[in-house]
Amino acid sequence: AWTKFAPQRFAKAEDFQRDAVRHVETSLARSMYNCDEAAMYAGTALAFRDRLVMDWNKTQQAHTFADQKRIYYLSLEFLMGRALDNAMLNVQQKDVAAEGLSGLGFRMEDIIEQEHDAALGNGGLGRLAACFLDSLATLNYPAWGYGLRYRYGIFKQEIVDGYQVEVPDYWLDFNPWEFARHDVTVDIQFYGHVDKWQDENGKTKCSWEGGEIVKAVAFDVPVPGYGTSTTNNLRLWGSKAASGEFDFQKFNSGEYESSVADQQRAETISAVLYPNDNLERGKELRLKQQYFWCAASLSDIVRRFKKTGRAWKEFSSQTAIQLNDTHPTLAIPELQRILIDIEGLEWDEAWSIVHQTFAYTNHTVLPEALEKWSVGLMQHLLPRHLQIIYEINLQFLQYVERTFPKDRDLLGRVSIIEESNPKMVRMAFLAVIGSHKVNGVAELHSDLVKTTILKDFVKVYGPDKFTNVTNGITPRRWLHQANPRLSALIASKLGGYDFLKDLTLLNKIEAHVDDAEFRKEWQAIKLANKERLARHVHETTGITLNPKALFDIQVKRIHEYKRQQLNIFGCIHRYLAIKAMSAEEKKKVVPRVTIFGGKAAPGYWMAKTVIHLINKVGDVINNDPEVGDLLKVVFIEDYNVSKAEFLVPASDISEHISTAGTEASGTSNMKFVLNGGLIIGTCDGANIEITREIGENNIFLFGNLSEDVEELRHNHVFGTYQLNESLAKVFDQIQNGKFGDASQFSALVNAIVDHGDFYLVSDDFESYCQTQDLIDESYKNVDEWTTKSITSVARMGFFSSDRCIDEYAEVIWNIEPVAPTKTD
Ligand code: 26Y
Repeated sequence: AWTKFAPQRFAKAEDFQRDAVRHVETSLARSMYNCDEAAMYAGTALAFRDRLVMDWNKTQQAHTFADQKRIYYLSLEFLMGRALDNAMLNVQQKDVAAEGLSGLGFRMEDIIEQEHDAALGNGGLGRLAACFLDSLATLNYPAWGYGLRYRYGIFKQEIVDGYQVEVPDYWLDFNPWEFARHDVTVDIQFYGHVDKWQDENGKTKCSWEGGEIVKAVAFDVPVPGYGTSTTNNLRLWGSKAASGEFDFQKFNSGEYESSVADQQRAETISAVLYPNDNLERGKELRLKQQYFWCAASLSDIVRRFKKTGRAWKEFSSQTAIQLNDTHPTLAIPELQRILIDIEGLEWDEAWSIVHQTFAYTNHTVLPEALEKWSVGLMQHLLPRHLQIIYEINLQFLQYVERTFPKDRDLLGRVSIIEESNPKMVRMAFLAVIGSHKVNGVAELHSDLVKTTILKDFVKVYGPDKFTNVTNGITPRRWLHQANPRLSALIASKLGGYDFLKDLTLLNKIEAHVDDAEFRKEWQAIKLANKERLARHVHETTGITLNPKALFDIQVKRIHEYKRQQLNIFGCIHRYLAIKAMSAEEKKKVVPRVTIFGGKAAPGYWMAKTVIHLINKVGDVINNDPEVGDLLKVVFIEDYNVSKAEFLVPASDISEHISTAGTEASGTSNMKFVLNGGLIIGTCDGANIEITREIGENNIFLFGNLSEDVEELRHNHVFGTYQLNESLAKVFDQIQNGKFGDASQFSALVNAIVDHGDFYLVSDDFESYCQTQDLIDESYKNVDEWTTKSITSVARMGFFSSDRCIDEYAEVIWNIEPVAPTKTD
């Protein structure tokens, strides 16, 4: 009977208004007479939250009742972005709310803009986790995400005099989307020592004693599925000092100040997201974060399992745990520790449970991104876990020795412990050994994993342990939410929005590719999206863009392997070409706007230099009257999820130009194509599969192939290599001070000229520039371009994260959906 109090869906705008206004007046204690946009955002969010919470509670009840296998997605990053727009769309009530807001004198866009992004991630890996949560809920899988509740997300980027400046992102002032569960806490131990003794049966037992305790507190975030009542849970752990014996002792002995200091020290564990992306630094606090979050999550998972009263041997048929990269690898020795030290299982039985439970996703083959922790640090912080890791390693190496008795070198190559000085624990190896499946994120990447970093493990385990699950993106956020007009146009041709749940239905728009009205509307939508971006650029930088120009966008983390330097050198090359043209020649030029966005890790000096160069080149080109509208170069400050939502729909061409073999998958490539933009790219990551799906006439590929990279690099160091001539001219300009103090950029130039050009910028430069010329030619032919755009969108169905999640469910997790409860 209590369900009659459940918030109903808003049948009409007034129903929404009533709830939103009530929240402004009661939850915020504000009068509607002084209700600003921030207050109205809060009222709107709380009105929708009420609805979500009821679905959420019912979902959790239904999942408990179903008692089926659950999937737990462990990720140190969840790049969720804003929640309100997504919640309104997923419960299919945004139109009602828009009408209600308008009746109250507000515009929906302004209200949505009030929300601070939840920026608990660096880039691709974190956003992938967010897309996966959306798909898991939409497909009704019983799934939980586990992460850390950082008080500061990824820093806010400001550009000052062309340089990146980092500003802390304090985002928790008002966050209606989380529920603090002060009753759900776990004590987490650090440091201390291991005691060993014999129990009454003469069996050797170990226990971890002493050290210090930090408390983990659960904060829960509802994750609504699209067009279903299923609302899953994302549980984020915050750290707090453990109250009780530890600080009470100090308190009583008058050490008030030092007990406050302890408090603050405990809270630093979940204070800040490490801003490195694909660059490992080995900081103790980061290892503490990892263990804190793994131990809290596992304790929670084990507690839930034990409530079912099942036997331990059923654990892995009730529980799947996916490791998002190696960051949660400590969960493996932690589960083994719980099972043998606390639950009293034998090693072998425990290990078979552990190994059947975990699966590991690899996101990189770059050596500088592979996590390693020094044995000394591990010994100090987690003495019992180090022992367990040594035991796992011993048993594994004994197996390898028995199986390959003649291959002595193999043992050293596959050992979890790297015999360097200092000795290091190789987390990827531990993750492989402790998991039943290992997957890469695109076909080329999964092949490279098997032939490079994990080659020896393929020999040990055979190929079946290794698989591929090509990444995907949620069409709800990246089409319906980001580009509502395009979504509506597609729906008008397909007779509804079913494609948002089955993206392969998009192939039906190919039948309309010659429909003149459809094509006109398609073009008009792209233009409107470009106009919106142009307005943003004008408001934030003062630069005026011609929305009819070809918009060329590269937005992603700044990294040498992603080669923003290739793009900016290409801009300089284009600029020099324009400067050398006659007035007649200029008339034939396709006007272009090149837009960059992305953050550099604060300690990644080369990446910061790239940002500086982009800004300086922009200053010169944008203010050169001889160039005018023919070329503009813009850097968008503080690229994040909500900026991606208006950048992605506004591109004609986007750039995915990593050195072949370095970008595991890329996911923004999928977002851009799904929004009718074409792409220029290398044969890398998911670009290859995008080409296979949409056809090679619809993509601009260039550059050397991954199989040739090794030899090309060799040529730079030993061979007969010559710097590309056009690139040499670009460097002349930089070195002549055309873009300001040349010494600022010398490292960037020298990396290519003197230091082996590791990312093969020079080798790909000519092919890149020629392909850019092809793009101009193609863009001149509006009909041809529109056909490519429509055809590509029609063929993008494969890249839905729904397909991706179904593959994980079938091949890795062996889980089934739970029927959603009926709503209203
Ligand atoms: C170890 C630590 C410094 C670290 C932190 C973050 C290492 C890596 C990362 C993040 C990696 C990441 O975002 N990788 C990207 O994952 C995407 C989703 O699979 C891929 O599309 C993309 O190619 C890959 O670079």
